[in-house]
Amino acid sequence: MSQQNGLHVAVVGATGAVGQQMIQTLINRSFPFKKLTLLSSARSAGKKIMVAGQEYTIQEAKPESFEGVDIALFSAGGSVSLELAPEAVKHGAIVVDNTSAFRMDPTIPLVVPEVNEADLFNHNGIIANPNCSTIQMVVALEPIRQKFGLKKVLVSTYQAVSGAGAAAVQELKEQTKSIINDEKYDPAILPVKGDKKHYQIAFNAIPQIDKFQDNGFTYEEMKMINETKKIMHLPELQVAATCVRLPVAVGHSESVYLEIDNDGVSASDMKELLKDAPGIVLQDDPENQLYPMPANCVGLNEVFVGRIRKDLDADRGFHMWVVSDNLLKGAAWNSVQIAESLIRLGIVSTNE
Ligand code: NAP
Ligand code: 3JM
Repeated sequence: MSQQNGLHVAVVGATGAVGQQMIQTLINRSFPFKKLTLLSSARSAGKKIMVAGQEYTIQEAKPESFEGVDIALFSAGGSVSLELAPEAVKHGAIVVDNTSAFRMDPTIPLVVPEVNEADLFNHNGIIANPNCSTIQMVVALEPIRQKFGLKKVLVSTYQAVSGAGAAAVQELKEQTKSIINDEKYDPAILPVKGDKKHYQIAFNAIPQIDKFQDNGFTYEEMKMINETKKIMHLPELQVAATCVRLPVAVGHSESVYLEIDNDGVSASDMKELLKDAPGIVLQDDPENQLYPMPANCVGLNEVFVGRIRKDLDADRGFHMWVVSDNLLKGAAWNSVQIAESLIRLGIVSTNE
């Protein structure tokens, strides 16, 4: 909560699906801030919101908004980050950026604290927060890489609409009501607001997240592929992804097939390893029908892993099911966790 010795924190995109969770996470974690600046576009400027019993006025994000800011958490889209993150750095802030704008820049660390926290020491002002689907997968893969080595990953995702912003959640809710009531509806947001066509998401599954690239993969799929290699420092890792949007409000699920370097590892070895791994909750008890589901993960920071099985043909192949709250570990919590790491590692000081 607000205090004398502490940091001036700015949240850019404070009215959005991710920004709202960032504010809540700062409060829940008792993050040591002495001042909180909440920024959005001109559309929401002047709007008042309550944070921990105190009223804050949303301001329009401008280059001069970052005067005196120590840490700026950005989640207002790539173009806003490209324009304003360098301005925040010029004003002396460290930026944790939630967009894809800087993630693959080799001079910018792309960090999931459970995996590559030490990369934070190499920052030049901007730290990139990976894509939501990448984050939950690498948390589950890293302990496996450390103990058994990792050669190949094939992932299919089952992603919640909140990953596409607050307006997409609204679209799912309204469309669901319309369909139930036999009323006309007009999809306008999903699969991608800026693409040519829009499709029904209620009672449907859409195999497109973000725009298609020339190689036939979508940008979301390429984010998962490229970011995984960078975060895990495994440029040679074989990775492929298929990303699918489902009519789920919050919580991404992933079916992951992986191949390790070691022979003779069993499913129980794998469960034993993941049971105590950082940031993971193992929910794997088929006899009692225990496995992770998005509805049970909402509001929780951990990555939930279950359905661990050894492949029936490949001795080094394993299958698992990985679920997490995409707005928390996938975005807001990972960003605040990075900010906490910056303090704990002495990269940022909370003293005057
Ligand atoms: P959202 O619900 O649509 O919210 C967008 C936010 O950005 C709102 O606060 C909006 O303010 C603000 N904004 C829009 N244009 C702006 C501008 N020109 N200047 C300043 N603020 C502006 O979207 P969201 O789901 O929160 O996602 C926001 C961004 O975070 C995404 O575009 C994406 O880049 C990133 N994201 C990352 C992850 C991840 O996996 N790490 C997950 C989801 C999203 P107004 O209220 O004024 O419109
Ligand atoms: C999640 O407007 C934009 O540039 C945002 C598109 C977007 C992204 C992105 O590419 O930054 C929407 C939802 C993400 C993300 O985390 O990669």
